[in-house]
Amino acid sequence: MSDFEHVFQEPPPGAAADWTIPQDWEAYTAVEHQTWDTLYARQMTILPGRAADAFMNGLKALDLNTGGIPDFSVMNPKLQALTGWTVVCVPGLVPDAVFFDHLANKRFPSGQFIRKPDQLDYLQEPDIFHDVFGHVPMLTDPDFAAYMQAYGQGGQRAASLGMLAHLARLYWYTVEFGLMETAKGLRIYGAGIVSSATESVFAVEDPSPNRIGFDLERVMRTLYRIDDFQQVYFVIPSIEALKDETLKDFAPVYERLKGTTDIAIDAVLPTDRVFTRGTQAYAARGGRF
Ligand code: HBI
Ligand code: FE
Repeated sequence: MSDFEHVFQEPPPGAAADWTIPQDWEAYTAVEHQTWDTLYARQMTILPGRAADAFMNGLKALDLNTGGIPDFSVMNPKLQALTGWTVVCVPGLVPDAVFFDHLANKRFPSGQFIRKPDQLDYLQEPDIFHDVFGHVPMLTDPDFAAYMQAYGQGGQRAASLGMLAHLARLYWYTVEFGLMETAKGLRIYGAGIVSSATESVFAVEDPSPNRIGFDLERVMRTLYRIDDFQQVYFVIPSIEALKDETLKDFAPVYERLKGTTDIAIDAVLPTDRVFTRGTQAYAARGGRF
């Protein structure tokens, strides 16, 4: 999400120096709790058979369906016992450096607010449903948790080397929009997909997008879109493989990438391992659902 301009580099009034704010769980309204329940129930009709086991198991372990928006003081001890992670509240998007520092310290920053009832299907800023339902279940997986922490640790370094745009693409095509190959077929693990009713179906079943085997440098060169369904999804063999691929020094990777050009969102290269060669029909007809 480095495409967003951060106007304020200082935390807003009421936020701590690390941009965190209290969840203030008691202040959520009945309508807001209902919005969580509606979104949760809808995803549960869609995700079995489409989402990865790691995601479904994490969801279950955290018990996020006890009625309304999860109370972090109840959820955090469960998450912390599994991988040492906690979730903290932030007002919305935070500066890159702040975001990376939280991840490096095993804190996942979540939006405090929930979308309005007339925005159930689409919003651009991450709310608590996207951040908690979408991201937090995968943080119960030790390999995925290690990958997220390494991403935070590598963020400042990438920024200082002028390679943040490349690193952000890795986040985008894994943490947000990743697919996984399993014995039962392709499964979703990306938070941007699992938190969207429409993209959960599109990402695994629609003939439009390309689905291509994960390759670190290929992914880091690939442009992405923030405002519509993806035109390409990258498929990892396993979470462990993703961790092994990324828990290494990216300095030589960045050196090689500096001599390369960006890859278009709809490109299929001769070197790609192609799971699906998409028709791109959805994007061709103008997209946006
Ligand atoms: N802030 N709250 C929040 N959530 C994000 O996902 C996020 C952010 N700030 C920066 C950011 N993501 C990205 O710039 C990095 O992943 C590159
Ligand atoms: Fe996200």
